[in-house]
Amino acid sequence: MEITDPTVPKYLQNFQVSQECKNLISSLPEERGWVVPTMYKYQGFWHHTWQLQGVLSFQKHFHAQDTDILLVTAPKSGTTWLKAISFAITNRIKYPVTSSNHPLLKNNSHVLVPFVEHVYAENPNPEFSETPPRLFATHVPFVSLPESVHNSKCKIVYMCRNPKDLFVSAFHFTNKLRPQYMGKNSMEDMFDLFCKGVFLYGPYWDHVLAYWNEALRRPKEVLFLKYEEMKEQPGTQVRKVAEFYGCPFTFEEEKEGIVDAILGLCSFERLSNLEVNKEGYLPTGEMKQAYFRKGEIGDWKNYLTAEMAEELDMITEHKFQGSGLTF
Ligand code: PAP
Repeated sequence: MEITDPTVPKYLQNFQVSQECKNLISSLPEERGWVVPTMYKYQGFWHHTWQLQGVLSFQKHFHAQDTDILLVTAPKSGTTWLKAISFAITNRIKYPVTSSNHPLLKNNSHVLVPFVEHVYAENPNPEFSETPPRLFATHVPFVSLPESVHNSKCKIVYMCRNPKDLFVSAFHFTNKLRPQYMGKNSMEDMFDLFCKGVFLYGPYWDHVLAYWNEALRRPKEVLFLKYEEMKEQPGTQVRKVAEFYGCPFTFEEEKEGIVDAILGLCSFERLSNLEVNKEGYLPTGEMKQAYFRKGEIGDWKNYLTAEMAEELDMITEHKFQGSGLTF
């Protein structure tokens, strides 16, 4: 369907669903959605219809190249930030980070690095730039990545975030996206769903663990980052990312303070105060301002009861037991 109202997210509109997607949906388990009324479980993870259509098309049509970079996150893990940092690092020759015309000052990072499954939900044959490295982003769980990604040497950067802050962030974000007529979700209801694993592209724990294990197995191709570490040691993490992309900072760049320049350009304070991020909607219909809330570690303390925090901690401990992954 033609999108006429940019303020209504695409996944809430009556868009055309492929016959393949319709057939599949009729056979999938259903649960209550966070923004849309219903989500479906496909390959062990929860998706709403528009998302699922994108995942199927991404799986079917995407051809990964060894030089590609794929940024992967579970929703609300710091995607907006990782996209900005990665764009700034990989495009720094073409777009010097101190330039007053830098694309990140004029565009939201979700426009510069769109979610590849959203691109495929719209168009099964999108045209991507052929200049390497091609930078893509996705929330798709490891098991559902296209075969060509599994078979290529393309680089995957996964950023995870502690589940308590992630849940609180997701709760606020999804309530902002719900149109007034749908009413707001209660924190208790969404907490129960989250703990049951019913979350966009969730279960959260399975999403994280699959990429964690892959990073252990193939450290040259999969880099595992934590939002909290990026906040606490941003310089170290940004240098690690540049090195992983195969474009470490030169001595001259270091001398000129490129790391601080990238961190300044991509900081919450800088990006959230830009007109381009305060006003308007993404092409997919989400209000841009919803991607910038607090950008802090530990905000969960302001929202979760001691019992809720304990329950999430227990689930996390149980799920990650023996994996070596801790928060
Ligand atoms: P997505 O996965 O839906 O694309 P994502 O960017 O992961 O969204 O989630 C937004 C979170 O990242 C928000 O967290 P909060 O709700 O706890 O505040 C947002 O504030 C935070 N965020 C956005 N930009 C930055 C940034 N530049 N630095 C640090 N945190 C950021």
